[in-house]
Amino acid sequence: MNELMRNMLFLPVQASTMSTHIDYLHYFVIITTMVVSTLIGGAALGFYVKYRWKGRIGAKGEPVYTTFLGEALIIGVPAFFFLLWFAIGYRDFVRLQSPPPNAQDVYVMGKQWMWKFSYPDGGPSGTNVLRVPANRPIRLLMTSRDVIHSFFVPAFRTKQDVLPGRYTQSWFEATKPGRYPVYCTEMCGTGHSTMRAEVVVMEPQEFDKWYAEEKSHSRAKQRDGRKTNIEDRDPHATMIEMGRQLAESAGCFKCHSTDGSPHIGPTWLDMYMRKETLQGGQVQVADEAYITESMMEPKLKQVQGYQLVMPSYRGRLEGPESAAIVEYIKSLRSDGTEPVRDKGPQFDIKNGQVVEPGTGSTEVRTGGMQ
Ligand code: HEC
Ligand SMILES: [Cu+2]
Repeated sequence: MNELMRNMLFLPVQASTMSTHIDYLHYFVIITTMVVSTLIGGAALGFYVKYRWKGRIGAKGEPVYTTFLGEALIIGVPAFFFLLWFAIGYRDFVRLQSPPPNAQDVYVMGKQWMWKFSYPDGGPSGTNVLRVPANRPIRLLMTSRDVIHSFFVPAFRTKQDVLPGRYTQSWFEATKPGRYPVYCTEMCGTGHSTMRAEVVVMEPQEFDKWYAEEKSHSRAKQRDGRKTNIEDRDPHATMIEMGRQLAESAGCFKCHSTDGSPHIGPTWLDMYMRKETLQGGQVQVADEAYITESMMEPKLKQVQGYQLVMPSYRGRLEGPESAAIVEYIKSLRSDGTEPVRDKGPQFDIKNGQVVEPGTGSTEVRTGGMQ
């Protein structure tokens, strides 16, 4: 049934845990609307024949009255289906928006007209080919270097806009090893239609082998376009170490300390996932997006008790560079533990329930850097 419907609707293969959920809703909507339009078409045809039949032309019809029950059914049944679609769609939307806490991160940067992928903790980086293991959740942290792009993997049924100066996220768990095309689905200039990439899903063991090998001689491979500062760094450095060096050369330490001591700006020690009180009293959790925004648009959200002196680093730090600084800031924990990142609203896949939204807690998990 699934295969038949999929082929009839010309849908690509289902290669992620999300794709069947999305398709089932799609089938459900299509089948119900098709059945209803067939009934309406049939009724129209029936009336046409009935009232155009010989001798009936020009005859006057009786006024039509309906009962309360008839009225309630006509309104209630379609409303029931619309709300049911909404409920199913909402559940799937929450699922799509909630990366599982054990997801592995991959940074994605879109630029005219290519996709770059890099793995944190000193993993490899490359263009237009994203390698991931099957049956493990992957979270993509995505940003753009120029205009708005959109990262679409039809086989995974995931699509997410990629914006300059800010991070958006998306996640998937691929189920079948293979190669799947990636398209940019936001018109982004003359090369838009050629802005293609590929996700290569590998068997987990094969992926681990490849990853370890790449990591052992990992180097910045981004040799296209304008040279970014990151390419001048030690190619064997981890993302955290690169972040530290970049923060140093960008002059962040003139105003920020990393040991908890007060300075012109807030200290970076334990900053990740800290609840900051902003000017005006709102509380803001310092997640990846907020830290990046603070670098690009420091004036948007000002931390209470500090002067507005921080310059904007928009155009001075490229996507992978701000990402490296974020990874560095994340690593600065006073108790040497690894922070559990903000989980956002969590979807419990087994019980099909939405668990309480993450409070951006500073709950920590023991153990070294991953
Ligand atoms: C001239 C001093 C100065 C420099 C240089 C500077 N900052 Fe800041 N920064 C501040 C001040 C002051 C604040 C607090 C006021 C605000 O939110 O704008 C701040 C806030 C921040 C915040 C939000 C902090 C929080 O606790 O919410 C982040 C993140 C940040 N800076 C990162 C950086 C990075 C990364 C660099 C280097 C690329 C940098 N800053 C360079 C002065 C500076
Ligand atoms: Cu694009």
